[in-house]
Amino acid sequence: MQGVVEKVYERVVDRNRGEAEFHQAVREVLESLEPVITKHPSYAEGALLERLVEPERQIIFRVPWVDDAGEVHVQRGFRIEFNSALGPYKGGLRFHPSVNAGIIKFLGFEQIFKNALTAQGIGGGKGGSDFDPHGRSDAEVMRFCQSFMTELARHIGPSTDVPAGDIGVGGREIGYLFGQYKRLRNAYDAGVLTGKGLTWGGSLVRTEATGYGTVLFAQSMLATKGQSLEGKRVAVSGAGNVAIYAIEKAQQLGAAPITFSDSSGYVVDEAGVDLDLLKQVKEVERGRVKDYVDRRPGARLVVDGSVWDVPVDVALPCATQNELDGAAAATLLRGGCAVVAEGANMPSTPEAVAAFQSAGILYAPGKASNAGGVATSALEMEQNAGRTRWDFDTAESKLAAIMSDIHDSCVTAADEYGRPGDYVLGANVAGFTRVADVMIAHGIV
Ligand code: NDP
Ligand code: 2IT
Repeated sequence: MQGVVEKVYERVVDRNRGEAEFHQAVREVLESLEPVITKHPSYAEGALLERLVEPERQIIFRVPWVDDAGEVHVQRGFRIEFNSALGPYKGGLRFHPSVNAGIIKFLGFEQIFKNALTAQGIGGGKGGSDFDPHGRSDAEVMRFCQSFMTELARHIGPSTDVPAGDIGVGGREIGYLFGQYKRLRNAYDAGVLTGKGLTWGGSLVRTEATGYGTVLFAQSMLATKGQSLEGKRVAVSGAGNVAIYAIEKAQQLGAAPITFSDSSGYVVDEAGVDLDLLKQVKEVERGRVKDYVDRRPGARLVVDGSVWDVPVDVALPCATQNELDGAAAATLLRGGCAVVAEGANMPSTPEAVAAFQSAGILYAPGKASNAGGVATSALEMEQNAGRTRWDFDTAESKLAAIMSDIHDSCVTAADEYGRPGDYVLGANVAGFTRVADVMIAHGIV
């Protein structure tokens, strides 16, 4: 990096000390913007880049709650309202013990460009807590969610900030959060949260959307080479919402997903993942991946190693940030992997991204390939605002059209800057220009 973008980056590092993931996410975007600023220096005027990397508002709050044994715990809650140029802040809530300000800031920053790519009029934000839902009873999760929402409620609203799920936050948590919001406000503001249940304002396809969209994006990338997913061996990491529905769509398109994982290890099932069993174990029983292997002859659990050791044609990282490093990328490439589409946010380290790009394989950054989740959240908001409900096929075809548009926007932007096939540059530039043009129109705010 050099010149104006380097100065902006150095200031971010200086002002956000120790927030490594945030630095990483900002660096990747700023590197892509260098040719844009050279071609259009006006994008660096009015401290636009300095404003872009500074959240509009950062909320950090105490979340006390009482466990089933009567012990009091104190968690930290976050909501980073990063950028509202394009619409109300929009982005998920993550409940995981690793959550801190730097992680929420990186996620909020990524969300700005992802949401811009969807072209649905949504700003960028993210939130969460260092609460760990694993092993907690429903009653404990409910009390935590109620305490969390008691503070969050004063900051959100259908035209202000619209949270949804992320790691550790699914339909159960959104239900408890919505119940408390409704009680505090004495208003049924369905559009204040997305990922709601289907009987109280949720949208069909929202559950499936992120995983489905990731696989549709991989399919679009392959189509540029005259290929498809048919018959391809696929490695998926994670065993949560995104991973499960990436596996489902990959199977529907004729591919063979053979792995999944959680923090206890990874599973290889050469016969192809038994999706009904995986859903039973993970969605119904909230179990561990070992519970799958115990009931599935031929599947094996590996606890010391990396899911990326398995030779495949396509890799779909769907667990968490920095889960795929330079060494894993080299192993994947040696095994013949030619397509990587990120379902998770920033799962590949910068070294892994560099390895994929120098090998010239098809590589999609999460802010493009996993945008189907937030896109379908915006479709949920649209249905809530119209007090209507679309059927599955209608919602899915809208999702498919949005993913196809995002793919084409990335391709067009990469071509425009003389970097055909560079989806990192394409996603960052296409997302940035949409936000930047509106920030300029709105003046210095
Ligand atoms: P879930 O909580 O449903 O599942 C997360 C999965 O990843 C679990 O299997 C979990 O294992 C594993 N995992 C999480 N953290 C770690 C870790 N530190 N080490 C090893 N494994 C880990 O979350 P989602 O599926 O919703 O989210 C997965 C990724 O997708 C995240 O990066 C998220 O930001 C991103 N994403 C999610 C969207 C959504 O709509 N839900 C939209 C766009 C992106 P374990 O249970 O053992 O922790
Ligand atoms: O990272 C993401 O895009 C999400 N967790 C989904 C956000 C949303 O508002 O649906």
